[in-house]
Amino acid sequence: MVLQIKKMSYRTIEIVPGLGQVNVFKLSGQRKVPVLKDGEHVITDSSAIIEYLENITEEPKLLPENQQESTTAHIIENWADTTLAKYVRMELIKTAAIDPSLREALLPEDFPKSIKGLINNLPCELMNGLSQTLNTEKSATLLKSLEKISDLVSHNKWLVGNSLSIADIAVASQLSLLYFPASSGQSLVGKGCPGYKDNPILEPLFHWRDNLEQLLLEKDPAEM
Ligand SMILES: N[C@@H](CCC(=O)N[C@@H](CS)C(=O)NCC(=O)O)C(=O)O
Repeated sequence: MVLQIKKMSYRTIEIVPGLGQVNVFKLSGQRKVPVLKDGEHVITDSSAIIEYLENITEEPKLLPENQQESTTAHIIENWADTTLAKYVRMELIKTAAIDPSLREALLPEDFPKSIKGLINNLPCELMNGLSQTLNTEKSATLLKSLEKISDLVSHNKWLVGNSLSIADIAVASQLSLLYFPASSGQSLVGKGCPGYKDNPILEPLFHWRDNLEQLLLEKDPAEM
C-alpha cells in the first residue's frame, strides 16, 4: 500500500508457504514476508520497509511532522504489525477450521486441484478440535480494541492527526483477514470471520477500510 500511495513502481512476487520461503531466506537471511528489494538494498519487516521508503521519498509523507503524532503513529503501526496481526490470524484460522470453502479460497489460485480438494475435505471435527484450542479471551480483547477503533473512525477520517499516516495503513491492511476487501480477489471478497464481518458495531470500521482502499485506487494521496 505504501509503494502505491507513494506512486513508486514495483513488482510483487507471491511466495508459496514452505518451499517458496527458501528463496526468501536466500535473499534476506530470514523466512518471513514482506521483503523489499531495491537495487542492492534488501529490507525485511514492514516497519523497517516503511521507514526506508519514507526516507527515500519526499511526498506524501506518511509520518506526521508533529512529534507527538509521529510517536503515536509509530506505536499504532507497531501494534498493528504485531498484536493485531497475531490476533486476526488466529481468528482466520479459527474460521477456516470450520469453513471448508474459506480454506479452499485461501489457497493460491495455481495450487493443484487435487491437493485443494484434499484440504477442502479434511474432517470438520478434526479442524474443530484445533479451533477449540484457541483462546476466547484473546478474541474478546481483539473485539474490544476493534470496537474502540470503529468508534474513532466513525468521527475522524484518520487515526492520527489530520492526514493519512502509517497508522491508518497498518491497521486497515490487517483488517483484511477478518473481512476480505475487493482487492483480495474474486474467491475471497466478502468472506471473513463471523462475529467481525457481520458485527454492526464494526460496520464503521470496515466502511473506513473500504473507503481507504477506494481512495488509494482513485485519488492522488496529496489530495486526501
Ligand atoms: N512484524 C513482521 C511480521 C512478518 C510476518 O509475520 N510475516 C508472515 C506473513 S504476514 C510470514 O511471513 N510468516 C511465515 C513464517 O512465519 O514462516 C512484519 O510486519 O513484517
